Amino acid sequence: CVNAKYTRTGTKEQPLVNRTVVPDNKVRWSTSYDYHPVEFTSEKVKNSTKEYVDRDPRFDLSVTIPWNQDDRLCDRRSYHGIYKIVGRVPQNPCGRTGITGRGHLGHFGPNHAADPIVTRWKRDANNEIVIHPTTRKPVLQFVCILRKDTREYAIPGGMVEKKEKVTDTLQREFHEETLNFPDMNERDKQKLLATIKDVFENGGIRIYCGYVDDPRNTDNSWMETTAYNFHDGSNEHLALINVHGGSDALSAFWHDLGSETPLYASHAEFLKNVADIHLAHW
Ligand code: RP5
Ligand code: MG
Ligand code: MG
Repeated sequence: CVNAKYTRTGTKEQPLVNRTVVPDNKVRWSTSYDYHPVEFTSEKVKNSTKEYVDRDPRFDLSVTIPWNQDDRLCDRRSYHGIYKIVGRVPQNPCGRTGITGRGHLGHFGPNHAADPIVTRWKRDANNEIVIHPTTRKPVLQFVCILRKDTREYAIPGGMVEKKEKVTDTLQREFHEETLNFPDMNERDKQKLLATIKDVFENGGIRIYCGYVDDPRNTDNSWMETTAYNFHDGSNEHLALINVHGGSDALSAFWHDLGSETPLYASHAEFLKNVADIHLAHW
């Protein structure tokens, strides 16, 4: 687990809430600390009538939630093993965040996401792979988005929807956030979708699964993700696609992979793993 380090929560649309500041050496629950976190659950989450959004068992004692289980509607298991229930709700396994409640998240406990990392080699006009002048290693490019909410560069990931399989989330989110071509003719659209489906279902390396240091995390709700890398090393399929932002993404583009680019949440960590696997520049 990484340290739960975020100090603010919010999105462009919803007001920021100032978290209670937690010094780095007081993040672990095992460290004693005179701790008074703020309570925050957004109005949208509180007033939601969706079956998939939890009701709050702290305020309604009739609510029972099958913690640490897959209740079919929602997989409440954490990649970090069994989490503790304290005061009728889960406790963030990575420590104190300065906020109790759910913030902007729909579930208490883990909220699962999936992150597709689509890569190709950067090539010059002669189709030769570009070597980085400093590290002397080949440069990768990945499909990057600019998030609408925080205006940060990110992997085009998204939440696993109810009863959805992670493999389907990876395809759906990539499609929604990076392949927004309303004017594309039906034949080209079908061809593009078939390419994505074929590669996403038959290739891919699992890069990471676990906690994400997401700005929405609270003491009782947190993000966990599964990140997969789909690499087109020989410019045959994914490397040839054009991308265009949609849904949560203001824009989508191929971007050089390297430690120079700051990224949303823990996404830089995932991309560093990808660079290591392909012996590429970071
Ligand atoms: C991050 O939030 C995950 O790594 C994933 O990229 C993303 C999912 O949330 P939305 O993009 O749907 O807001 O923690
Ligand atoms: Mg999305
Ligand atoms: Mg998203």
